[in-house]
Amino acid sequence: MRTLWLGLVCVAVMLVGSAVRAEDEPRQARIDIDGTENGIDVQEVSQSEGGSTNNAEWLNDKKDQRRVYGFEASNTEWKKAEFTFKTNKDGTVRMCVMGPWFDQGGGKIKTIWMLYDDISVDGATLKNGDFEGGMDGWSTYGEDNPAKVVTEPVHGGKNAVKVWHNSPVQQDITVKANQPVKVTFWFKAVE
Ligand SMILES: [Ca+2]
Repeated sequence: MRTLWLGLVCVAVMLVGSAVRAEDEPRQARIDIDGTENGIDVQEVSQSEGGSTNNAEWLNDKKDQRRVYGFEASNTEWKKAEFTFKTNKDGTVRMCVMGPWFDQGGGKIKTIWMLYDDISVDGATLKNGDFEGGMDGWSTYGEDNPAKVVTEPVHGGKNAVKVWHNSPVQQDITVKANQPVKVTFWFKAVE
């Protein structure tokens, strides 16, 4: 009898443990604006409700040259978000459209896919933000599970893009010092 109780307690602990892990797993759209290549500071102006932003603490003395934006995603519907940033210098910054960082243990980043479509920019020029031109204008990296253009689901037209933390899509955009740049986009988590 005692063994049975111990067994039940163990199962209960395991169930609670896995539920907590699933909740901790982020389902966040993430777009970074990275000015490190040209030593450009990226400054916060505003973001739509529910959004969060931080500088890139892991870059230490360059932390103000990269800004991270996060927005909670749904896996059943497309959501729209926007944020505005400015820079301290003229030049190019890199927009990195990616998925959330989640260390599943031993430094291995979990593949959490995120879909994006209809990305537009006011105050700078972005090419092929609707992905109707495939990957034209965008670059990517990452050999395992690479980012790709998908035809289902999409928000508009025939294509969207599917990315995760270790395989984002990126594009350099040209900015002017102190000029606000507004980024608007649609996003959805993958089940
Ligand atoms: Ca599209």
